[in-house]
Amino acid sequence: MGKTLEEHLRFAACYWHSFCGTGQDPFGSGTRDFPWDSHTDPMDKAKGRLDAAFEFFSKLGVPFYCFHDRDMSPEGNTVGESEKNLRTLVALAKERQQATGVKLLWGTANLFSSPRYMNGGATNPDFRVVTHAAAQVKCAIEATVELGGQNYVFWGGREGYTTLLNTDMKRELDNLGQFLRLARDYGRQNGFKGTYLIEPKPMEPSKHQYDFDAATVVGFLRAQGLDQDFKLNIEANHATLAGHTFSHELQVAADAGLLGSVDANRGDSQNGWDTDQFPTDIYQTTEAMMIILGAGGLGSGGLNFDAKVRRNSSDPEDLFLAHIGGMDAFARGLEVAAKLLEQSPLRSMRTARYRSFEEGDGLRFSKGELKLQDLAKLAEKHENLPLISGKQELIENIINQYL
Ligand code: XUL
Ligand code: CO
Repeated sequence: MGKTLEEHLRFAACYWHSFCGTGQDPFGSGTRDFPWDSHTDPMDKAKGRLDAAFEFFSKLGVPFYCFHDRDMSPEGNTVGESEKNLRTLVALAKERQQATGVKLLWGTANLFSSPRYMNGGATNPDFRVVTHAAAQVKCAIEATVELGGQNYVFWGGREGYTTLLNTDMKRELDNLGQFLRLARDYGRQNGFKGTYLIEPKPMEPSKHQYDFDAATVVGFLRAQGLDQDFKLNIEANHATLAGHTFSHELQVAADAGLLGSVDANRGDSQNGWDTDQFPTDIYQTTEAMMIILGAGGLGSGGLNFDAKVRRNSSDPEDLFLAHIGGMDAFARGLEVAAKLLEQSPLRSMRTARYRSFEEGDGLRFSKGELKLQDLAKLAEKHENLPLISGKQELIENIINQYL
C-alpha cells in the first residue's frame, strides 16, 4: 500500500515493564535479576537501567521507545531534586538516542505510584497535590521536547474515584480539563509540536476511571475544547476491560478523527484484569490493522508494546522473544489486512449494505432533506420488505481464507 512494514508499524518498546518490573506480584517477589539494582545509589541504578534499556532497544532493532519520568529517574526529596534527577538522565538518554538512532515515540509522567496521588493527580480534591502533578507534567513535557518525542501521553490511572459518596465528579472533571489545557499551552509555548494523547482505561487502579473508554474520551475532549491538540492512545487490554473489543475502540477513535497511537498488547479472556501480555493473536492484529489502514495509518503515533513477559518467563532472552513475536504478529496482521482490503470482497460487501443511502430518498435523508413525517409516509411504500442477510459467517470464512 505504498509504505514499508517499518513505516506502517512504527514499533516502540516500553521502559517500565521491561526495565522496572522484575515480576513481583501481590503474592511474591520478582523473578528477574536486574544487575543494575545491585547499586545502592538510586541514580546509579537509573544509569545502569538506561544503559541496559538502550542496549536492548538497539539489539532488538526497535525504532522507538516510551517512558514515564519515574521509570527513567528516581523521585528526589524535593520537587527540585526530582527535576534535577530527570534532567541528568534525559541528558544521558539523549546521548544514547544519538549513538543508537533509537527515537522517542512518547514520554509521560507517572501520577499514580506515589502515595501522594492516592486520591488522584490532576483530579485530586486537594489543590496542593494538583500542584505536584503539574510540576511532574511540566518537567516530563520538557524531557519529551528535549528528546524529540513525537507524542506526549496522559494515562489517568488514579484520575477517577473509589466512591461517589465523597466525590464531586463534575468538579474533578472540570479540574482535569483545566489541567490539560494548561499542560497543552505550556508544551506549545516550549517547543512541543507533537500530539498529546489520552489513553483510555475504565478501571485499575481506580475503581472507576474518568477516561473510561474511547467514546468517553472523545466526548470529554470535545466538551473541554481539547480535540485540536489531543488524540487517543488505544490499548488492546484496556478495551477488553471496558467490555469492548480492541477493534471497537480503534474504530471509535478513528471515526472521530482522533486515532493517535496504540499500546499493543492483549488480555486474557478468562482474567478480568490488565494482564498486559504480548500480542500473539493474528486474528486480532489483522482486525486492528484493517482499521488502522482504513484510518490512513498511525501518523506520528506507533505500536508501543505496553506488555510484560510472564512472571515465570525468567530468562533474559524471553524479553527478546516476546518483542519479536509481537512484531511478527502485527507484521503478519498488516499483510493480511492489506490483502483483505485490496483483494477480498470485504470492503465492497460493507459498502453494498449502505447502498440505499446513496440514491433516491435514502440520499435525500442523508443530506437532511427529509422530515420525520416524510420518512413515515415513505414507509407506506416499503411494506413487505425482504430480509437482507448480514453475511457474517461468509465474512468470517473469507477472513480465515486470507489468514
Ligand atoms: C497502564 C498503562 C500505562 C500507560 C502509560 O495500564 O497502560 O502504562 O500506557 O502511563
Ligand atoms: Co498503556
